[in-house]
Amino acid sequence: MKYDPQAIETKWQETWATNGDFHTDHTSDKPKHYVLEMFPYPSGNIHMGHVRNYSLGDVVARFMRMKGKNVMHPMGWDAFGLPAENAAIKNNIHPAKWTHSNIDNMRSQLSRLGYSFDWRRELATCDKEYYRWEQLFFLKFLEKGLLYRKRQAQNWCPTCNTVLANEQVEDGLCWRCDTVVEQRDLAQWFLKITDYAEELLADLEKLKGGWPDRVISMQENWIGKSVGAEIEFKVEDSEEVIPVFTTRPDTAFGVSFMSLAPEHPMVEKLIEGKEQADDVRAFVKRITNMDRIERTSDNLEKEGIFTGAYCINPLNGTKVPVYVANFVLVDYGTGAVMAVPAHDQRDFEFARKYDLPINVVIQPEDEKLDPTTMTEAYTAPGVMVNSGDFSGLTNEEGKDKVAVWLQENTCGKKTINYRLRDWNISRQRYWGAPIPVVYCDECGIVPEKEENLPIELPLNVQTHQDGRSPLPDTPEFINCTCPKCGKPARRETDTMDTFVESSWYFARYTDAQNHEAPFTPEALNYWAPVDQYIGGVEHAILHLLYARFFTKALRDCDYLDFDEPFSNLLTQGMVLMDGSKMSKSKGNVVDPTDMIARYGADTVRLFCLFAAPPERDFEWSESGIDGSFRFVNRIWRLIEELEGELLTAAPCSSTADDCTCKEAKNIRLKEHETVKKAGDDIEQRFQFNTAIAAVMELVNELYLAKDALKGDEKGRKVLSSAISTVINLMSPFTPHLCEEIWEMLGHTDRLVHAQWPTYSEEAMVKDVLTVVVQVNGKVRARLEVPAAASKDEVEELAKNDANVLKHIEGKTIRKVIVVPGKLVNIVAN
Ligand code: ANZ
Ligand code: ZN
Repeated sequence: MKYDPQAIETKWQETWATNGDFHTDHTSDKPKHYVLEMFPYPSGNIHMGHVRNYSLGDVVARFMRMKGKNVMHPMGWDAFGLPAENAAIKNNIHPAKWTHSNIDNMRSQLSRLGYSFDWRRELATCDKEYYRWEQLFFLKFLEKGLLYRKRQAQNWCPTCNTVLANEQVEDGLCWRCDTVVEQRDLAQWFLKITDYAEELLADLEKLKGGWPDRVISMQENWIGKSVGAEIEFKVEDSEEVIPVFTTRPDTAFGVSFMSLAPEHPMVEKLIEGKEQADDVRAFVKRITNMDRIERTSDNLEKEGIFTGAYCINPLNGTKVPVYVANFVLVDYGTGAVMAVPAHDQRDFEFARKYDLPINVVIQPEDEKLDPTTMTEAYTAPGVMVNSGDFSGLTNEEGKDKVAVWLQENTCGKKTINYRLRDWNISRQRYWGAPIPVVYCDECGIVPEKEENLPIELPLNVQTHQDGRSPLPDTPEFINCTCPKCGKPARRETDTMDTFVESSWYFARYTDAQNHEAPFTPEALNYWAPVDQYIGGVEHAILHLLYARFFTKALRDCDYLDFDEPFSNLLTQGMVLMDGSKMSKSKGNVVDPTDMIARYGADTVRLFCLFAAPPERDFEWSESGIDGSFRFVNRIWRLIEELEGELLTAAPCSSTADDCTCKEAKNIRLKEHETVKKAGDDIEQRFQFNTAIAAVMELVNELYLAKDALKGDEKGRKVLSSAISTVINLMSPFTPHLCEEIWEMLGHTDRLVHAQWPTYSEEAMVKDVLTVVVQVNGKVRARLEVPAAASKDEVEELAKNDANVLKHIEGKTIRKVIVVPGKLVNIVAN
């Protein structure tokens, strides 16, 4: 019978589904294991990156099930977001319709791959049954003071009439229409993630070992903790004070000017009535229209303008000019910088450009810095000089001493700053979860009542060609009554950032059909945290940080009782084509559906798993998928050829007594070694490719030994046991093929309920070992010696080998070293 993947695969997919083989709940007394892959955006079709992601997760899920765990493996859809709106505009189809038909299509594509999902837990974030809980969290966070509204400059496209995320601004232009992006002040809702900066940083400690180091350090950098001091500079001839944030209080005697962010509120006061005023205003306008990415780039040409004002350095009383500079950010530290050109590179470049003084206050041990000849700032450690009473201290000592002095003299204090910003969750978008607040002329901003949730996103709207949200001109949506005073009010028309949905979906899966609550604590606290999370490294910062924050915020609102959502993280590499990422725009896409039609799902899965270790990128190749197909067929043929000869045997069921010949002994040894290797590779290292390679070797051995073994009852037992092991070991990778063969072998219980085979040490004891014999450092023989032989016996055998004899003939043996099981080294002259 020819291997027919289409027939076999659909048969087993149906069988597993009808029997609910992957359904699990939280009342089991087995230990739980929660396996989760990052859920897909329903863009239309699944691509190879998805196949790789979900195949990796499915191996973990199936393996853990075989290891006796109660495994939850859910799937759902990250279904709100911009592409649906764009497609709606382009194809004149409603975003809801577009999204749901994509979901239907992708669900059937995923089903065709045979993943062991518990589909009863499926969710789509655009369903009101999902986002209503998010609206509830919004109200809880508001109550708890974790949410606030603030005006802030945003990237704004005047043509599309909408805010753009930083990622949607390309070289200062709108990604969609190439209009120059402006900065516009808008009132937005912010989640106070900065309240959790310290905990988010500290808890990374708990994730070490379970998360890739690279991701941990990316999160650390994103949170960006800086320890330093705030120093207050008095403005000359004024009552005003400008505090600066510095990580280098030890350099304070070297300040030669001050730089303010263009948006700094003091700028207007400083230039008032001064001749520079108009020029400064023009400069500020130009710089504030640049986007943040450009402003923070290292290549930014440093520019600034003198305000005409001066301030006083509290440490030495010197008077320094105040500049406005393009590289100073308003929302970091205090938005003002004490500039020390001798020891800070940006200040150095700025000072050279505008001919400002460079004062050396830190001297290195081995050279003497000369400000007139320096070509760059000196930023390494050294000894404080020209620093009053602090001179002579090392700069590390100085950092603390200066900070203490500031505190004692009430002109500064030690402080900590984080690079992390509060999370702006407002989007001027239609296809998102409505924000549950209303604006009332009497009462101001009023949260919706819980019993009014969900605030449904109206589906009966006309989307605008230019991408503007239709919500502000949908009267049925905006006109509402104030929950507080009952008078007419207006509904918030911004929707939530889609990252809000993906921040808690892992929790909803634990109780996805609950209509009374987002989840029950019993279900969530049983399943959570996720034991193994798998996804692309492109989410290393935002999604993972937001989900970590959300977990802590929900914990503090008494919704759950753990601190971190994902105990272990595996970041998978990309699937490449001709060395670059597969993408529609490059036209280098391999469609999984085509591949499944040609080779079957098992082969496609196998190739994605065998091509490389999970974390590494790999190239899609015809020869690669052909190779996987050949291996699948090789297993199939082995069974076919032995039809009628095989017994219905459990894996690792043959005994030492069954091994009456060399071949049998060898097969049994190899069988047990393979169980050990494959299990270790999967469990400890996610080395699925080497686990598969080990099974391939066993299959090769079986081909070589089968004729010798199939002749008698004991031999057949050995053969059947080993084949049964192959089928079990391969079942997480090629589940349909294995399930079919399992049935052909006469098993009545489905393979999805089988246990992972267990090896025995006894079977792995070798009775002959290969020993290399060297004479004066050169290999002269390889001997098969009984494993039980003593050192002396091995030495005798070595000395009597014909070739060795030839090389020691007529010489005196000076020394013999025996490394048991490996080597005999003879020194003779
Ligand atoms: C004086 C100084 C001397 C500095 C020196 C550095 C070296 P991190 O480590 O990133 O926290 N700074 C402070 N606020 C800023 C802002 N809003 N925009 C741009 N730069 C700002 O960097 C802290 C340092 O960055 C601060 O320490 C300040 O320059 C600058 F030899 O103060 B420093
Ligand atoms: Zn009101």
